[in-house]
Amino acid sequence: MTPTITAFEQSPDEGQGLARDMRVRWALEEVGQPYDVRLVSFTEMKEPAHCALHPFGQIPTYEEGDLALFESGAIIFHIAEHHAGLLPDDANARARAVTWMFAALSTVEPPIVEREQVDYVERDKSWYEERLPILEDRIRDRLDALSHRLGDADWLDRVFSAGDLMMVLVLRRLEGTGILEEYPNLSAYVARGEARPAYKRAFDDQLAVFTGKPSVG
Ligand code: GTB
Repeated sequence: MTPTITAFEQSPDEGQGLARDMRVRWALEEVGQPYDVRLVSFTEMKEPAHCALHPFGQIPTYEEGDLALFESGAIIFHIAEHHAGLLPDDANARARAVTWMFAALSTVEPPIVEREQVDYVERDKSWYEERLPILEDRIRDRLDALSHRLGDADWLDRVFSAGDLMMVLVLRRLEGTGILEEYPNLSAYVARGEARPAYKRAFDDQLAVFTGKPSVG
């Protein structure tokens, strides 16, 4: 059964892969599962029909038969559990890959999102200039540790997994801040993720929503 996901009809980044449907698109491309996309407007996202799928009125959602999911982490985990290609077969390696998914979402992403929010919400406040470096140092604390752990490896635990997919997209949210560039191994890690054919297909498909140009391949 072909799953349907939801994505933004309009996005601040106009399809540069920052909205979280990119995670789901990339996972589905990695496992070779075709999917349909239903675009939703900001108004539609808050209406009862969409809130029945997503209690917080957000994207992405995932529908497959009588299953409806929200939360990008849960969706990626579901896809990875039901298709080969995103989680190793070995039980311990699988558990470690899931651990990296959680690390991306609950340890690395929060300070990055907080820094992002300060730009949207607090830019004109008197404390902005003082608060920004504090938030950026919190991100550096996480990246110092992540960079140390990754070292010169290609992926977080030997082979590419859903943990890397999530971590790469979380790190991409630093674009434009200059922080990722302070960590050459993490920059190279993100570039390795972006170079995967499945990533490129997902990125092109998301971008096509905004350019109107169908993706190639
Ligand atoms: N924890 C949820 C998950 O992981 O799925 C978070 C979902 C979420 O934050 N969704 C956002 C949303 O629907 C879109 S991705 N927001 C609308 C709302 O809350 O009303 C966040 C996002 C969107 C666009 C950019 N961008 O363009 O740069 C960056 C991040």
